[in-house]
Amino acid sequence: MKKLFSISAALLLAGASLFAQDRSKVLKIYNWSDYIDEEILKEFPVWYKEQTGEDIEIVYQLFDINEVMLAKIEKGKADFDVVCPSDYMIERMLNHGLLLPINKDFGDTPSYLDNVSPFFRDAFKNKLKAPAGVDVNDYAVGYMWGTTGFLYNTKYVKPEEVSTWGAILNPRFENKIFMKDAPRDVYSPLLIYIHPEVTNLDSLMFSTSDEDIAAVEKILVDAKPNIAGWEADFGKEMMTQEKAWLNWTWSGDAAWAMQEAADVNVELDYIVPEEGSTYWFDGWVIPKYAQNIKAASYFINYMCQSEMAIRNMDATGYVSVIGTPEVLESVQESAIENGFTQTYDVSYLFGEDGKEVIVDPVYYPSQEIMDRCALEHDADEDTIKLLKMWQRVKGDNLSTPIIIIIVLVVLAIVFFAVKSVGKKGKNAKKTKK
Ligand code: SPD
Repeated sequence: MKKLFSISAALLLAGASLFAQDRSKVLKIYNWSDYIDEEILKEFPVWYKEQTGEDIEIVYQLFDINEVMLAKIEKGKADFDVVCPSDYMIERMLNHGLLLPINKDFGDTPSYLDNVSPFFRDAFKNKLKAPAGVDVNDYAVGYMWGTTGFLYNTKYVKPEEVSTWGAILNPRFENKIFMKDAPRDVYSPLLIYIHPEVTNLDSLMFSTSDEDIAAVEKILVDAKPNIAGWEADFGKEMMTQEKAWLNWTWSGDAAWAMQEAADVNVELDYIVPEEGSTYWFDGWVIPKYAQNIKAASYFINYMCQSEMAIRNMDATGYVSVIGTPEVLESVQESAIENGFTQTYDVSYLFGEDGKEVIVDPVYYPSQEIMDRCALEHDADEDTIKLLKMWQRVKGDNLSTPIIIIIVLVVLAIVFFAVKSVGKKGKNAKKTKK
């Protein structure tokens, strides 16, 4: 696996020099951080020129969580041409009229969209809520997917201690946990945790009752002495550097961290707690205010080639939704290279060819794990209740040393203010005399 890099300043800032340029020659992409092989981005203009005879320049910007991306588009009316929201956010954007259909006419260029595993095309069509008669596949094409679970350091944490989401309350983990700063990806697994009686996780994923929100809030508040920080992408480094023992995270970050850690003799492992969890996927969409639908659609098609899927997986640690034999062969090869020997049934993704294959189980959860995972859904107008709870939980997340420093600074300011008023008073008296 390659080291992750920050996208070059040239790509990020290209926009600055493009003011006067023809917008049809610019493709504005808004993606998660650490979520693409940078070379693939750089190669796109060459491929696009070969396919269409047209020039294109990429402006690439990063976001950390879905909610930030949404605000930029919904409130800021940002003119990104392609963005990469998660499942529930695709639902939200589609149902709020924030998406445009993907143009699937690629002229002489082959369409690679069908490389996406039927498992995901089916989930897009049948699991995501959409306006009547709308097939989500016309508005979104899958990119990466995974589960939510615990990444943990085996030197300090036993697997049985993290077999439950309740691990975040274990007093042994004081200040040792990094939490994913993604409200839905924390709320939903905790919903599953507080409802052991519920067997239909799919319907539970819609719950935003006041009682559920309050119960989740209480757990998070109680867990705060254990929470060392909230992160959207640096948790993996905290874990490889042993600055935390436990990270509530996405499987792709976990896979990346586990490989990096092995190089420095740190042993990390990943677990999906027994109560169950969420599986998720992110997909490419064209937002309402896009200005280059043609290049956006070609970019989405370009990303669906098996070669791009394999290279992106290698660079990021995340797992592509592409379910072609080439991808299966590549993931088997690298699992064997990395010493895996056990076979798994991943036919849910690769069809019959995936019935009994050697894969890394962090990358491809077994059917048994998938059976206890569910997809998240948009909370629509209740989103605000959820986000307020999240802010309340995180808002007072100041550690004791920081509180002490703030108190000392305030006391110092008051002390000097009083002193200076006293001096002025004395000087005034002197002048009168
Ligand atoms: N660093 C890129 C992470 C992208 C992961 N997306 C996961 C979303 C889960 N809702």
